[in-house]
Amino acid sequence: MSRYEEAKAIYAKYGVNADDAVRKLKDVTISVHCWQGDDVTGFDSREALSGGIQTTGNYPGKARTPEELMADIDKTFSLIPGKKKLNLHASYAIIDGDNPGRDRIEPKHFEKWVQFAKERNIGIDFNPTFFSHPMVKDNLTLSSPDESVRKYWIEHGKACIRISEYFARETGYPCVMNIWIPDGYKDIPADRLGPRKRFRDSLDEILSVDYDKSKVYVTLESKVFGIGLESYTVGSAEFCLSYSISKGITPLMDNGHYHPTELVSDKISSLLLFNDKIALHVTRPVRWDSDHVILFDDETREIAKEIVRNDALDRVFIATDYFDASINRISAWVTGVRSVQKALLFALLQPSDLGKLQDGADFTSLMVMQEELKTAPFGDIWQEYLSEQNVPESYIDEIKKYENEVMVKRA
Ligand code: RNT
Ligand code: ZN
Repeated sequence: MSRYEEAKAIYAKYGVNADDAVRKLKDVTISVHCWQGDDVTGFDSREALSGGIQTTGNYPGKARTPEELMADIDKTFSLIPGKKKLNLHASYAIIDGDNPGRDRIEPKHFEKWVQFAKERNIGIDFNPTFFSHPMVKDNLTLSSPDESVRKYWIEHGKACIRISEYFARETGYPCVMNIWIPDGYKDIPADRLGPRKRFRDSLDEILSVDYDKSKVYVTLESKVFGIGLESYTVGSAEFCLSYSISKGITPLMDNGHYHPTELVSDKISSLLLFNDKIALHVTRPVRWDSDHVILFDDETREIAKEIVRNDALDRVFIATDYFDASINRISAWVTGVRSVQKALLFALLQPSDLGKLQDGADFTSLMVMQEELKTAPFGDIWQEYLSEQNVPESYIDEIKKYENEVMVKRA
């Protein structure tokens, strides 16, 4: 008997069908963020990273051009099993000639990305970029009291909806367009309401664009604080959730965007009760929103468990969002995305009726079962999935080779 067959027999004793688990995992799409490859730099401006987010480290090999980033994405995708989507930021526009400004970007500035996606038969998700730009004034964009600033960013948001529709139309896959603004104050504000009113009005204007809601899903991402923006964040959890629900758009939770003892895994069920779809940015916050590479850790597994056990794989848009420049960037990508997939497989391999033990108040058995399952032969099932997908289990040699042959020469 193969290791897979043996492992399958062990899971069968728990009433779990491993073949089914593997089959379900194959259908799950992970939206892979493009910005791990170049430390969130992008191609459309020369500005330093702003918005209260930070990439640390200077490992060699950062992608400097669209061609380099595309090559790195190809390498990355070749080492990740399953279905992928590419998650782009507006700052990754490929502009030949005069820069029109973010308020005037058009589908044509993303033609090369569409071609890239079509050739690989993948969809594209999108994000307006409200940071790293001279029009961010006093750390404010859509909530700015300066009407010219606010208008500029409203136009950017509208332009991005049109580009998202173009992505959906061209690739044949719906496009998730996520709005996140960094707006906030370092110190105690005198007026907390004004900026939030302006943010609300700006969002209303952006969403007044007529777009096909079956092709473009607009999501809104909340946050608790950013570096240099510690005292007040305009797009707080309460703001974003209330806005999303009231306007029928999709709420997005980034698990680095809450107080350190709050867990997104515990929030998913509540949001699922009141929304058709929800969206996630999966990351790993270490003491703050540090955007470390996702690992196969407790909270990632718990997030996956909530999606799977609530039968919501088709209702949750799963995207990755982290940026580590202290290690090989392709390894960071592959390790993080695989960790999400591992967590999903782990969840798919749990008996679906554990809830009965909870309802029967048999917490003794529940604890024992949950602990037992942690050491069940999960690795053999993961291995089977990888070989079915023609992806090697170990990827370090492959990455080191690419690093030596391609990445170090970029110095
Ligand atoms: C920032 C948010 C946001 C960004 C990306 C680059 O804290 O998480 O999603 O990370 O848009
Ligand atoms: Zn995020």
